[in-house]
Amino acid sequence: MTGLTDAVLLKLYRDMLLVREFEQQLENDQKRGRVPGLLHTGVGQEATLAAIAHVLDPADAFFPDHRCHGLCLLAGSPGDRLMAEILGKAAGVCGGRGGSMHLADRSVGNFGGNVVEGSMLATALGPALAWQMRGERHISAVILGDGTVGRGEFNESLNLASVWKLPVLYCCINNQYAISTHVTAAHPSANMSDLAAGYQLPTAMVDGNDIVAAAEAARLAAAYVRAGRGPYFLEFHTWRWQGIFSGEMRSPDEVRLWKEDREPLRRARADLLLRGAASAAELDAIATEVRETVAGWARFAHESPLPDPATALDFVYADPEVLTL
Ligand SMILES: Cc1ncc(C[n+]2csc(CCOP(=O)(O)OP(=O)(O)O)c2C)c(N)n1
Ligand SMILES: [Mg+2]
Repeated sequence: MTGLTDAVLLKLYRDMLLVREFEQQLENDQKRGRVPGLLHTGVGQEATLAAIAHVLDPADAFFPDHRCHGLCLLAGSPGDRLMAEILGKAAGVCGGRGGSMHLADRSVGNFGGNVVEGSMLATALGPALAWQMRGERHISAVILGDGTVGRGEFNESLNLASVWKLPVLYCCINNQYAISTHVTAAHPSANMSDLAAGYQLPTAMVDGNDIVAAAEAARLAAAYVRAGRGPYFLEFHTWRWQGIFSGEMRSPDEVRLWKEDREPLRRARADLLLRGAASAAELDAIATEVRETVAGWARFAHESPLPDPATALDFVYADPEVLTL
């Protein structure tokens, strides 16, 4: 059973399509040398990202990881300026200074990603503590991969959040690989919730490729944290299409399983048709509209200028008057 209405499920479906289209546009741009630096995409993880975005609002804080362009987009950053940012353009949400790995946009609650895996696990405690002290009911959500669970900050963060009952929502995207290391080679359990549970906070695991299940699990977790009951560890089981390098060992059977049987967009579409929430033609029309929307963003990003070299030192140093105070 789910409390999600057809209208909400259709919105989530469009959200997932937006993420897929946005990311695949960027992958194409990268192949053509248009993306400065690294590009990690969330292709294959769209249901998980849509479910997380669905329960956050701009008054919350979230800390994206390196595979979260889609979450930043669904949180409300304008798609054209987000894409411009990833291409390093002046019109980007961070003036082209952040790029893919350091996307931030405080206007939508995005406190910024960081290339140092795990560092946001510590930073996320900051807003959570502030809100607790002020008696405000917001969520500090931090996104982490299975590989990041191996970092020391994982333990420090969960320990303190649990002891102080901080409003932190841990969103663990367990896609089974850290670079090319399988989760079973890196951790004593394939379920990161088993490791989190030692810190005495509630945990849940959900199929992160099933949008209905993922959105419902996210709703329950967010409600718990928002009610001031303390932190919550929510683990999404999913699989990323993008390897980190071309020599990665994934068997043809594994690839087929995740790209076909468990493919999140195909499952969401089949579910919507089964419910009678929309016709095939209506779903096709949503896909066309999404493609055109993202193409418009790409045009904007491609045509935008790079930052003026004369501004290279802007935002690097604090105002000297502040320093002399
Ligand atoms: C502290 C630190 N160590 C190593 C890296 C290099 N690195 C980038 S992504 C990655 C793997 C992360 O795996 P996971 O958390 O599972 O995320 P995924 O890429 O699978 O989404 C590593 C080790 C880093 N960015 N930061
Ligand atoms: Mg991983």
